[in-house]
Amino acid sequence: MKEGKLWDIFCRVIDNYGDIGVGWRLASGLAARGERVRLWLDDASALQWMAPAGASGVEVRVWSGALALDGVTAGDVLLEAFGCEIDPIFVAAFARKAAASGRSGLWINLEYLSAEAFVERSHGLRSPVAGGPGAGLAKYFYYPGFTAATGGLLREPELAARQARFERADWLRQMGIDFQGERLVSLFCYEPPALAQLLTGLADAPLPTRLLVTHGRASAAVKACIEGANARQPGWNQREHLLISSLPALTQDDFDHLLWSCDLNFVRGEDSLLRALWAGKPLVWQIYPQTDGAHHRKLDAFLDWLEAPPSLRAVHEVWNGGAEAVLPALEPAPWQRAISAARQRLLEQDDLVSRLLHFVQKNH
Ligand code: TRH
Repeated sequence: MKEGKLWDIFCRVIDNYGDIGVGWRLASGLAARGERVRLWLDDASALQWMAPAGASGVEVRVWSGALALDGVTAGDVLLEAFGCEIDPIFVAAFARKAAASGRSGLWINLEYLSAEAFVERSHGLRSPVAGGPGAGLAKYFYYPGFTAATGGLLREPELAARQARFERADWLRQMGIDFQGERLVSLFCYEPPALAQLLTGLADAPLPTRLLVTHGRASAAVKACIEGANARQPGWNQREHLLISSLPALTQDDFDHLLWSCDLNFVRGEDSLLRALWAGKPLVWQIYPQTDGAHHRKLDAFLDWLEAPPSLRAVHEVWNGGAEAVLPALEPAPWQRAISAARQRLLEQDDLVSRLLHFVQKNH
């Protein structure tokens, strides 16, 4: 059997879990197709709960401060996730290897996900490196995206089979969740100003809802809102129509199980949005906020691509907006149609790892 290429993937954890989450999925996805991967991370701690079993074919290396090569020779493909600056010592090693082999060396910059129009224009562009230890090499820009003319989306080939085997009741029992047929809603968010409205709205709804709250920022935000509501309006959840289960940090597989179990998923950032699309249930996305406000254009582009019905757009506007706006009612039925259709469009396309392997074959 032909041996796969050796990849060096560099990733810096800026904040939250998206950088490492995407880096890990990419590394393990490549390894599952027979490639060999060194995943260089400045902080690998989240992998202890996200992917405790590791993956065969992926070697995790911690990269903090000045990198010591310790006899490591650069691999065949160098990939930097999200424009993280690769240690110059490694770039120099990669350049030496390329020079020795008489080839230009394949250096890829994996960009953040967006549905904006520029993605199709910019995907695959080659940019010569003018200075520094990589001078003379070229970097290719690889843009994930929602259409055939982009780099595609991360999706494992075995995902559909896993989903078909999944038993929601068993998983909820395993997680210690006392499910009595109520509506299930997952919550993975930052600190949306409309969170208090969501909680009181669910408490006032005619039927009970169990909110499955992910650990970390979402859980802290819910706690703060509940304390506020208790102080302002004691008895606001008297009928106990809002039931709350706080979750531990889940593995990436269990995070999928959470999304597959729920009737509605609140997700955030980048990777969990995709996982919610693959789950195929109605979703509400809190986009990662950027200081220059660029995230509003990115959110609109996604909602356009999704062909989101007006009620879903209205909820997104408030969920990603300021504190004053009133959160509209949740109407998952028309949202379900849009999500199912969008998911189907995506399933007809190749996934990101398949496209990336093709890209490497073409350009190496
Ligand atoms: O954590 P995030 O907000 O990450 C963000 C975005 O990626 C954003 O674009 C980036 O700029 C910023 O980080 C730095 O959301 P995201 O992208 O959904 O990543 C979460 C990852 O964590 C995803 O891989 C799922 C995983 N996860 C688990 O594995 N278990 C859990 O219990 C939870 C809550 C998440």
